[in-house]
Amino acid sequence: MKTLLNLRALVLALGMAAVSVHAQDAFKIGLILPMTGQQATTGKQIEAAARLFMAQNGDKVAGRKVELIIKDDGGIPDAAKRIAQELVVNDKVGVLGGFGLTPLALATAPIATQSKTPMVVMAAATSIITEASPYIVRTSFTLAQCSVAMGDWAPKNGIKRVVTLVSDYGPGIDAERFFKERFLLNSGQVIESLRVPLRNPDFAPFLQKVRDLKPDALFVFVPSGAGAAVMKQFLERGMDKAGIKLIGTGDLTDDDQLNDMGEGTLGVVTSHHYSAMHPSVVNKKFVEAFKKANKGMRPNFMAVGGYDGMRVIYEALKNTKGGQGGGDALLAAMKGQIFESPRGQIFIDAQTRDIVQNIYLRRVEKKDGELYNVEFDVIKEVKDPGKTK
Ligand code: VNL
Repeated sequence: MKTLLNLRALVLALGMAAVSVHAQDAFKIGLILPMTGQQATTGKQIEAAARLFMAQNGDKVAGRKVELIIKDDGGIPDAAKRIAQELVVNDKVGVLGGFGLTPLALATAPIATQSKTPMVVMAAATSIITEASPYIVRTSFTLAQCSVAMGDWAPKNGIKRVVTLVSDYGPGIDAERFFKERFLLNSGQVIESLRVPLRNPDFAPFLQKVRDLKPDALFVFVPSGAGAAVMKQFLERGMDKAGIKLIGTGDLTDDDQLNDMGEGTLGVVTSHHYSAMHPSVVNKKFVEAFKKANKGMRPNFMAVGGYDGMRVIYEALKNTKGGQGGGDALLAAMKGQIFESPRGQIFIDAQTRDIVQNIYLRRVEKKDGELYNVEFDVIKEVKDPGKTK
């Protein structure tokens, strides 16, 4: 009886040892994404892109197995923070990634700092995010990058009086500020700045006001997923016919929704870092593979942020022989990376840990029976103009 018990204990102990060795073996990447709620499309795009990257590049780097863990934050900052803590403490992830909205990234930043875990921001785009933790690296973009480009383009193209309309939180406030500053510098005039709530916005009363003000153009920032609603109400009110142009950052004419927005979008000019129509071999291959793996879904700028984020993590794993030296070594290996993304050449500025990239001016056109953001101009290697340090 006694030996039997001992034997069982031994088997149990061996089993547990095997489990813990196994658990140590895999390098875990924890992606925290809004998979439900208002920003679910962002989660869906980033998850699809991360899985595509792994399907193309394998699940082993420098001999170490890589495991992807995806968790739903529902778009709630407290949830993102709690999940990050669990991922770090219980799952022992080596890198955190994702972050579909600015408040989610800001809520999680202290966890990255305390645990010395690199945190790759693949979506959120307020300038201050990279300053919230020295462990944050960004592969998305900033609203400041895009809005300055529009503040230069608009006045050169007959747009002198503008009303701005933005979602009332971090990225919207950045978009409003950086567009306005540059537009004023170019002798433009912002006659009114309107802010709409992030949650369940009703654009109708705001658009009515814009109609009454009759500006040359309405400049819009709303987060990915909300553009179609703005577009629909803008067109329903006949604002285009009343001579009001629609301009904004590319979040408005999001590739994810553009085809469903209809031909009323033709001619809308936006500034952004990625279009599914970007004419490069790397992008054509990316779009094709993404569609093939996802029942024809077109990748948007969120997908590219996720895809490049995975590449930054994989490269860092390669350069640290599978993550040796822990979070600090990985972080160091992320800084200064430079490579060709589906959006064009990108660079992770070692000093700011933010992305330096081209910003394109694009116009909605019909190509092969589908609506696309067709690039017609480029501002090269744009650093985030919104850094305070
Ligand atoms: C943010 C910025 C989110 C741009 C977005 O879509 C976006 C953000 C969800 O920083 O919260 O298109």
